[in-house]
Amino acid sequence: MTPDNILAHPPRVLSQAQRGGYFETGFFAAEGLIPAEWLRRLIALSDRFIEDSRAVAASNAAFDFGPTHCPERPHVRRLRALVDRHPDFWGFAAESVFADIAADLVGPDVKFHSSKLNYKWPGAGEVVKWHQDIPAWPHTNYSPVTLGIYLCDVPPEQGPLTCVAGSHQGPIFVHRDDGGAWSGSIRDADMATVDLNRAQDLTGPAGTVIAINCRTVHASRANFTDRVRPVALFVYSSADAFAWMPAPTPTTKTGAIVRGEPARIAHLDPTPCPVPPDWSRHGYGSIFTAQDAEIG
Ligand SMILES: O=C(O)CCC(=O)C(=O)O
Repeated sequence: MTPDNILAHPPRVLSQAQRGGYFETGFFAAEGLIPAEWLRRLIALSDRFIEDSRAVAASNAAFDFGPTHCPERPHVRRLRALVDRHPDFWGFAAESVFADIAADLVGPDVKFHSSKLNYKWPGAGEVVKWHQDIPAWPHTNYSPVTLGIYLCDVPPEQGPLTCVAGSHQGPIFVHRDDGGAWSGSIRDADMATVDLNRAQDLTGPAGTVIAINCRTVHASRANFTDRVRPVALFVYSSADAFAWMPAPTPTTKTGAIVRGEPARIAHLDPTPCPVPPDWSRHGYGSIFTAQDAEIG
């Protein structure tokens, strides 16, 4: 669906101004949309998985660990395929108001793609470099949105995501190094063409919902506090968007229709998109492993 088609449907949760702002800038952050009970549940689950990680020695299908992970000082960078980790994560993604927010941004027929819970631990080492999401999981159109919820207060010094306004209407960059290896980030020469004066931090209290269009250039800042920053991220698209390469981190729910009906006709946007590695052959890891070590 195109933004005009989407906006022609009445909103369920967001104001028309919030939806219009998303399509104009390529992102938004909004407080007060998620019931307190859901927020408490997600935070409790997140805390529980950190506790459980103490008994796990190495990264696996559920956990992506930093290099210093140990039972005394767990260092979970990412909980992978979140909706497969606990039924309540899928309940939140499919049955809560969160899926209605997705419908306001991708149209009434909503397809679920993927999910993860990213932690950013204190220290400058865990910045995520500038990137767009769509080159890792290209679709036939550019409706996919990454919808997130902060599970703690996120002031500017606690590793907020930061997005460049209007960049979703610009080029889709190649996320490979000069040798052609997947880097998960935009090359310096391409970033020199992006107006970073238009970058805005997505800050807010626990429960703040953030939405980032799949073409929006974004990054996340270092965490200068002594507290971890968890954000749960869920990707949705219009039902008429079809992934044309294997998903990097498929879940058992990938492709499920969470609102409305499956599409009978695919929407094909003519804007070209670079081709990622075939993740079904290479395995994906996470954006942290991709940005640390490049995959050919
Ligand atoms: O967790 C973060 O701070 C950034 C996450 C992000 O941009 C991504 O996973 O694509």
